[in-house]
Order: sequence, then C-alpha cells, then structure tokens
Amino acid sequence: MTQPAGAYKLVMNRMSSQSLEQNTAEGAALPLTSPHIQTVIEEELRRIPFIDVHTHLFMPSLGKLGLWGIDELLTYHYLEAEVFRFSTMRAEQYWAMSKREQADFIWRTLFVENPPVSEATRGIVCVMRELGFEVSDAGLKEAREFFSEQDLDSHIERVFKLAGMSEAVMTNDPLDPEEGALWEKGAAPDSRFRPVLRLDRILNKWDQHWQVLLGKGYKVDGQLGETTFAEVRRFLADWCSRMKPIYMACSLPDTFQFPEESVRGRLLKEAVIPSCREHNIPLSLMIGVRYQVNPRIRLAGDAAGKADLRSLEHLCAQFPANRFLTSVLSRENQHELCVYARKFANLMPFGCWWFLNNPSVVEEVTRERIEMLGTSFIPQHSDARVLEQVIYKWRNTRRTLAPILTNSFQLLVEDGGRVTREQISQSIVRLFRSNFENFVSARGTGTLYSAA
Ligand code: FIX
Ligand code: ZN
Repeated sequence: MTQPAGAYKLVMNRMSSQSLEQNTAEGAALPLTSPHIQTVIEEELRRIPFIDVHTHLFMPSLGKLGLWGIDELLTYHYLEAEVFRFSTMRAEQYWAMSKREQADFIWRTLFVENPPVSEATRGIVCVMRELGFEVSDAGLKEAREFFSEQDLDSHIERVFKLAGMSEAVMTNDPLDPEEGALWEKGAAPDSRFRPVLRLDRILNKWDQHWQVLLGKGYKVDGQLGETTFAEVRRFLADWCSRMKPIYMACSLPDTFQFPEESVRGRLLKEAVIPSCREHNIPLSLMIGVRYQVNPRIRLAGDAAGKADLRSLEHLCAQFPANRFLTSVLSRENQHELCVYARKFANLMPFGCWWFLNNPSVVEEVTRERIEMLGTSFIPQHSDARVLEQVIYKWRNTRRTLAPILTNSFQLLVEDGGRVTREQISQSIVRLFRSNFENFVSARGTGTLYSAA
C-alpha cells in the first residue's frame, strides 16, 4: 500500500513559488501610487512563470503522443471547427486528406482567403511571429523546415520560456492502448511535465472498457459485481504508484448528476473518490460537455451545455476530506461555481475552459471570481494540445488579466488601501502557482484536510 499524505507532495523544484513571491526589487514593500500599479502588474506577470494546470501535452518519453509543429498547429480541432464554416468541403473529404494537405487547406481557407481574426487563428499568427516566421506562404514553408530541424528537448525549453511557464500538467489515459503501454514499460519522467490520471473511459464508458481491466487481471465486471469496486481501487492504486499523478481527472457531460445510482455514480462514490482520499490527491471534475453533437467533425464535434451544479454541492458536502479541482464549460454555470467555492474550501475553481477561453468571456469570469473569491482561485489553464500553443494562450491570458488585476488593485487604493509590488507578486504567484501547488498537496487549505 502506497503511503498517503505527502507521498505525491508536489515538489515544483524547477523554481520555488516561495522564492518567486519574495520580491527583492528595490522598494518592493513601499506603497504604490495608482498610476504605477499597471506597470508593476505587467512586470510581475512577465517575471513569474506559470504552472499550466491542465494540458494535453506529453513529456518526450511518451513519444508521438506529444504533438508539435506547424501542421499540428494548423489542424487543431478549434481551427477544424472554423474551417468547415468557411468552406463547402464535406468533413469526409477533409479526413481523406493527409495531415499536410489538411494543414495547407486550413492555411489557405483561414489565413489567406479570410483574415485570421478569431482567437484560434490569431494564435497561430502570434506563434509564427514569436518563433521568427512571417505570416505568409513563404513563412509556412520556412516554418516546416524549421520544425523538421528542431531538437525536441531544447525546443520545449524555448517554447516554455516564450510562454512564461515552468510546468505543464498532462492528461494521461491509462486505458489508451498506446499511452498505457508506454507507462507500463516505464516512461522516463520529466520534471517539466506532471502526470494526471484521466478516467473518462472508466467513468463515462465503463461498458466499453471494463474488459480491458479484466484482461489485465482485475476481477471486475460490467454490472459492478462484488469485487469490482475494490478491484478498480486496486487498479487506481497500481497506476498511482506507476505514474505518480498529482490529481485524478474526468470530464463530465452537462447531464451529470451526483448522487446517482448509475454506473458512473457508483464508481465515483465507491472507487474513485475513496482512491483519491487514499492517495491524498484531488479529483478534477470538468463538467458540461455535450459530447459529439456532430461526430462528422470528430474532436471538433463536442459542444457545451449548462449543468446542474447541485452535483458539485453534494460531492463537496458529502466528501469533506476530498478536494475537487473544478472547471465548468457553460458560461451560465460560472456564477454558481463561484458561489459554491465560497461555501466549500475543498472546491477549487480553475480555468476558463475550451469555448470560454476567449478574452471577452475570460474578462467577465475572472472579474467576478476576484470580486467573490479574492485571489483564492486558479484563473486559467491552456488546454494546449500542440506544444507551441502555450505561447499564444499564455500571452493572451497575461494581456487579458493585466487590466483586470490593475483595476482591482487601483480600486483598493481608491478605497484607502495600501498596495505594494510585493503584494502584487504574492497575488500573481498565488493565482498562477501556489493555489494549485497547495491544493494538490493539501498544504494550507484549511483544517478540513488535516483530518485525513
Ligand atoms: O476534456 C478535456 O480535457 C477537453 O479539454 C478536451 O477534450 C477538448 O477537446 C479540448 O481540447 C478543449 O480545449
Ligand atoms: Zn482538456
């Protein structure tokens, strides 16, 4: 049995958040006048590297699972969703093309024939500029040559530096045949990438996947017979010692209910939640997906729906010794999530997920979170699926957050408060590093967890 508490204590040793908080700049403890606040906030946002708490990036030892380079950037499902709006091409025709042909088609349609003004297309323009290519056909050719010459390891270093981030938290699926096999063979860890045990196949598609566990020697069955829950906990324990995940995670539909006498409801209650407690790691719930409303466009075919967040209320109240790292996909659910976070310290809201990751919505959601939660939440994650995406996603986040944080601190001065550079650094470290570190390590999150 793996020893609990602290076993997976997060040692973000690449650079400690504590040292980042201590701002040794001259006058860091002196009160700032309102006009100076914006400059200091922009400087501190640039100085402090972020932890990217949810991505679909992979460490180099997981090989081809990790996507990078211009053709992967152009065939990102966000752009695929957009290209089908501008073109009469049928989805089946698109899937019949090679990756490069698809990338050329998207480039022509979204960057040449139409101005790249959407968030996702503008992102590519930003990445090309940051990597030194002009945004033109010539630039596309040059980019392809550049990527074919890159050494992945130093390229990752460069991209993380350009993005202003220190670590990426992965999404690792133990039941993905390719990925599972790589972990079972002993994939080499990499301190720039943190593993997460993703459980969508177990919780959302048990009927299709329980046989895989049975095939690996776990006495489980489709009807959740006698030994199933204990055997699923054993499966999770084995993967916790193999992968050392910093949290377990699952995306959930907009119809998600808890408690529920469904396969998912029972597996959550009897296996996953107890296992998170046993290994003292949070469960990340990403709620509100309407899966595959248009399966013809594959990954781009998912949509969003408003969920009944009373499920979250029931989970937080019923399992106070568990921690729930939560993101909700529907704009309409954001206010409720903030309210629930004021009720439950074991609930940590994070990110403006997927269709919410647009400046107009990020601004609205983040302002409300600061007004209701102060700096006790995690504003954003990139959800990057292709390595270089972190460059534009974090650049946009810094650009959107700067005026919001400036406004909050200027209001504090206006109301008679004292604001220093030190305070601003501590707040930014908290929002983009230590809230996450403490929540996954159960450090400093109130008495609830000391009971564990
Ligand atoms: O479930 C998830 O982790 C989602 O982020 C993804 O499935 C989604 O496809 C995505 O890439 C969102 O940005
Ligand atoms: Zn994701």
